[in-house]
Amino acid sequence: MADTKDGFIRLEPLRFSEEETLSRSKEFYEFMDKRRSLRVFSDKPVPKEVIENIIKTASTAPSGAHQQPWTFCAVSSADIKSKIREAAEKEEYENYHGRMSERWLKDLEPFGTDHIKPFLEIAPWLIIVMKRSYEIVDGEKKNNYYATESVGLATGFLLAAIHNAGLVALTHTPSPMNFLAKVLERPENEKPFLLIPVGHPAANAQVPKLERKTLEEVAVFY
Ligand code: IYR
Repeated sequence: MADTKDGFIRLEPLRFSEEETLSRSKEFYEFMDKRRSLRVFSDKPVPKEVIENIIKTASTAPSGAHQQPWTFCAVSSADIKSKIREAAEKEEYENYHGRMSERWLKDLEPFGTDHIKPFLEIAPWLIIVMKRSYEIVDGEKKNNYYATESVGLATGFLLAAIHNAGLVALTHTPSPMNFLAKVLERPENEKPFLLIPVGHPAANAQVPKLERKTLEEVAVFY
């Protein structure tokens, strides 16, 4: 057996059979295809340990130079949620009443959205994903590599973990989002990336009737 290189460990491969690989790939696709973004939440609590596991899963995502340039702020405090709702609705009011183009408003019609965001208080948890563009090391600014790509990947893992736990989420982007850094008292090197309410769906929740693009529309094989 070859010796391991300095600083390396052996990978323990999963070793699925070809049939298992095929069935697992299909089953995972069918499972992920059931994920839907949701705006109507139940106030049913979700234990903190579940949120911890979901965040730990997100933090397994690949990142530039393994810098893991993310912070997940998990909010269950009613007081902070209400501050976030108030500030988000103020920004969203401006968005829906002048800042968004006519075309944008038309494109959002099928989703039935407006500036009122009750889910920011009803969902038991809000996870605010922060992007750390740089770190301060010995008083010096050190840029993180591919911070946006890395945080996007971690957020994808987060959404998959939420779905796997049988919970629902919304990838919410109140804009501009800087009020979140202020409310959460985050350091200068962190910028809000996405706001993700997490919880159980409201009873009889409805989602827009959407079609996903076909494989032919999204993939090209060479
Ligand atoms: N941020 C607004 C508007 C909005 C924009 C897009 I693109 C969406 O897919 C949904 C909403 C809001 O959250 O209402």
